[in-house]
Amino acid sequence: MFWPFKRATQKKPYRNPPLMVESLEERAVLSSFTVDGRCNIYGAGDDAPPAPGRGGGGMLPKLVTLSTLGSPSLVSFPAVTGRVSGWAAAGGYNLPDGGGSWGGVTNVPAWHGISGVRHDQATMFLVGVFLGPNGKPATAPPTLNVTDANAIAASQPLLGQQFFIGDGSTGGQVLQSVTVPAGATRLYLGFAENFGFRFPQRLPGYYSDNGGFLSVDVRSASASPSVRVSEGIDAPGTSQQQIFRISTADTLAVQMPNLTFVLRDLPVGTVPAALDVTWTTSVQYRTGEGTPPGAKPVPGFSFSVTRRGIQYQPAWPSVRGGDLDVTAGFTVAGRTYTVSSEMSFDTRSLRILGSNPTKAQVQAYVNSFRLPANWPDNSGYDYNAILRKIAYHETNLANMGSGGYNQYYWAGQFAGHPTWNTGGDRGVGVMQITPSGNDLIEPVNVWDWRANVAAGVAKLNYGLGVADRLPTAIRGAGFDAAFARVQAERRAAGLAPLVGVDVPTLTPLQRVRVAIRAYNGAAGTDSLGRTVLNEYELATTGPANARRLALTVNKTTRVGTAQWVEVPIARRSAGQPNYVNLVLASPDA
Ligand SMILES: [Ca+2]
Ligand SMILES: [Ca+2]
Repeated sequence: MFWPFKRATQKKPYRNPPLMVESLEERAVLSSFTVDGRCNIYGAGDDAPPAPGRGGGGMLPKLVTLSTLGSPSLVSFPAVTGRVSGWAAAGGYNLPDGGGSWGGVTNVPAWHGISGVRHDQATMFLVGVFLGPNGKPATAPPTLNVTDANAIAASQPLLGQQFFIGDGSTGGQVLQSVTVPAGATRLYLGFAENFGFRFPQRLPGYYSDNGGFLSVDVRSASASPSVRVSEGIDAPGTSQQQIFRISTADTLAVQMPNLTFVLRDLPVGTVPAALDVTWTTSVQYRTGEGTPPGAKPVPGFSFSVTRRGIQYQPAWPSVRGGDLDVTAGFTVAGRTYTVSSEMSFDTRSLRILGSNPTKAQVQAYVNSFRLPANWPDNSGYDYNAILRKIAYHETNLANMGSGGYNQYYWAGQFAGHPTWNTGGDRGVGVMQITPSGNDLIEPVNVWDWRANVAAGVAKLNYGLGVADRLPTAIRGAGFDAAFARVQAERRAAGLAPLVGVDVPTLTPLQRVRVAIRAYNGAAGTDSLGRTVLNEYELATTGPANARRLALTVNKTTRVGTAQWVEVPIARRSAGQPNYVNLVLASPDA
């Protein structure tokens, strides 16, 4: 597999030069076993060999405890010799790769958590099954068709899935290797049989009449210690997993993936339970090939913990995604090892990305925010509904997939990456939160949708304050100049000067609209020359460089009253000109 997320040129240097001086031969650990022709692979993990298809269950399969081989990530079978028969009384002995006796076709079904196996050209070939400490899987994995397995150099069975071993080499005599699935602690060796071998409706059995035995050498095929990462040590099928997900619990808690790091392929002489291992865990979001448009680097964390034993579950200090690098340092027999996930092809691009909360989860969280004290009564709008509308509008700005509120891309090549705004304001997530100034965005707003929503709520609440302050804030230098021109005009016309100007408070609906506009940034220049363009400005008359306040004058009191007018959409050149109306027209559910 090629993972474009990290380019070789982007890799940082290792903290310490890795020590990889041991040769493959020095590292290999080998054990020899005798596998009787009656060894029943369906007895893996059981106390007695089963025969649901009758004919006798024979013997339990041969158990290989993987820790005796250094808990390898890869095993090989360098020497498999001998002959076996599926019916000793009739002869029909064959070599470990299987033979043509009894029709020469194998199709034995799954039984109690152990898969079946199919081979269209052989019977009585040596098979293996891996199991973890909890024994057989609840559900048998798919049956493999191993007809071509003798020509394949490497296989990757699942826990509980029968795989072809034969004589351990391809027809061309290349030693074959088998990837040990995540969570496997035991390997079983035996044969698959039912009555006639080739009828998949017939359950396993007919082992008791078998003959012969095989001599089987099993060894670790790994060249050096390695770090493996799994989500739950006994979870089948995760050994190929490269991406782990941030998720949301039913309680709405945002949680990092539950990972376990495991040291494998340990040097000869290691006592795992007594090994002190210093684990360094790093998560950093780096941009480049493989990240979506608009992506920005996001600082993560790197922390070290020393633990006894070869397994370690990191306690994440916070919710962060990006490249996951794991380094384990330990000493065996005076030799220091530094093993990094980046040293091995199949673990060098580990990543933590996100999975979106459901629509209902986001709405439940949005609805949990209490009405701020300054939310205007009688605006015709519900506070939480406005928040949901903003979330809906912000989350659908870009084509990031659909289905709800998007903290992350839902699907496609960027699935799980944060939804960065490609429009240049560097916003991200459900509420498209932007950094302040030229700073990098707060990492928590990138990876934790709840933090992102909370930041959006704070932003709307800030906008409500903008609305509250606007009638006062508007009285600046531009206001004074525009009023002075009114007085000058009155003097020229022979009218008495005004004694003052009233600026009306905004209506409840106007305050809501000002707050929504503030969410979008309110960029621009208003009628009085202020470098902010709220949803409303004061009405003026006259040329652009000599504006006068448009006032309604009470002739008795000689007080002028200013007038709020909505800024025409055509006057806006920054942000979304029609933002307020688009938000208000958005669904709130
Ligand atoms: Ca038999
Ligand atoms: Ca072979």
